[in-house]
Amino acid sequence: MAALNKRSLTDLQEMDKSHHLHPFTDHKELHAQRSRVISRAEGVYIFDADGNKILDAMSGLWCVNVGYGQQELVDAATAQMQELPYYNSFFQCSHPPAIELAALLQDLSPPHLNRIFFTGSGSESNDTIVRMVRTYWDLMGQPERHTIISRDNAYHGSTVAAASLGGMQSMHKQSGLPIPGIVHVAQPYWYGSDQSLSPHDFGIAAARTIEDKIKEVGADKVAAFIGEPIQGAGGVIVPPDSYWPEVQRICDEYGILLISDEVITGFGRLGEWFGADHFGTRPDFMPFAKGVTSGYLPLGGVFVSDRVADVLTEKAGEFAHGYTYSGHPVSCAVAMANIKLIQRENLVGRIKNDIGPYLQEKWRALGEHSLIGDTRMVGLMGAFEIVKEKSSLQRFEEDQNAGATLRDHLLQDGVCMRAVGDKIICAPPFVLSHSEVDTMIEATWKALDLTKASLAGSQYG
Ligand code: PXG
Repeated sequence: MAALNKRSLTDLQEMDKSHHLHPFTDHKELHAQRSRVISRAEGVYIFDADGNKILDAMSGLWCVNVGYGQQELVDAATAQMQELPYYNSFFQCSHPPAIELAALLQDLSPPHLNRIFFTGSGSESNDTIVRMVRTYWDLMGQPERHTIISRDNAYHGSTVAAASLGGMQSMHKQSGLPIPGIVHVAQPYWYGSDQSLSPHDFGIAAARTIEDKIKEVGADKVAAFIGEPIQGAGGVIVPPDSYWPEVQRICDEYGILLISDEVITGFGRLGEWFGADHFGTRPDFMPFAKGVTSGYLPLGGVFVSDRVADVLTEKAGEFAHGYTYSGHPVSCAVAMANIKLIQRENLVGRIKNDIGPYLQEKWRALGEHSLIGDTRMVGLMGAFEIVKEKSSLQRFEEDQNAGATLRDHLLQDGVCMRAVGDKIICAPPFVLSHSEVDTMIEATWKALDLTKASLAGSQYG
């Protein structure tokens, strides 16, 4: 580590360019600009190798929920590495961290979710679910029930099955996805619709596209529906209140399994432990990852309902599936320390009653800016839409890169958010203080003004 830290930034960037292939990156673009090297972090701040201090309003990649530098997570990892750095949970083996974490997790989850299968990531969790769902219906004597319904613009991961579940066209185009038996319906994105329906009616109509698809595929062929309670990577798409109750009604009516992908919304982000608690759904599966360890170590998993787990455990014989790092002891120990910290500091309640409402009010007020067409935020997960003209909600031309321009202005002012097209999204750490919210919002107002000026320049000048 010492040797690496001694290298100059230019050396690091040169090595990065020569040897490191990055996820979701256009390498020609990266090599033209050089990578941004983040070298340390503390609280809600990251520091780049140029010494810039940046407020991380994305919690890394939606995961560092307790903020950086939490010593008790480091201590938990160190102690576990000394005690038992690795053992597997295959072939009748187990170890205390996986056992204790599974018990702790089922305490937090809705009452009918009492079994947990561990993985190393959200993608692996969703691949696991595809296999469990199909195995469940095979064991129930309905092997033709293999189709899973998902949604356009969903993100469920990057492995072959998870990317197929996702609804990102750009991912499907590369390598011939989706795999057979996965179909997609509309996302509940009222702002992105023609807005001719009220949000309530639009929510019902969006849910009913699932019912239409069930009828099209054949009710006896549909195994499950998967959705993120709030679509994250797709641009923080908050469904109208009418949406999830109608989805639940449809799943119940046709007897299909409901999968609530909690990889981002799990562990408190919305001011409840899970998105299913916030929206009142009763999922059969909840995949999770990210926030379970606050990203300090990789860990994922799947909550499995009693309805499914009873069949899998009693009828399946061996379920031939698992990962070397399923329930890695060090990751599990860190997850326990992370959850205990969240509980002790009442961070979920803080999002619901304190820092959530405080940020939400200021976020909503940004809507007064002439460049903003919509703002939305639940808990600490929010977005706004950039528009060229507020009255008609007309967007900027794609090649004006309004979202990226605003994101870059924000970054220059020391705040990191993400641009998804012309949406700006944020998901700050749960430990964000009131004054850090003020810093974030002040920088956003300033970036909006600068963006307006620079886009006016690019448009007319
Ligand atoms: N489900 C959801 C809802 C996610 O957001 C995954 C599954 C996959 O998790 P893993 O651990 O395999 O990455 C995710 C991941 C983005 C972005 O651009 C979002 C994710 C990952 C990378 C980038 O917002 N979410």
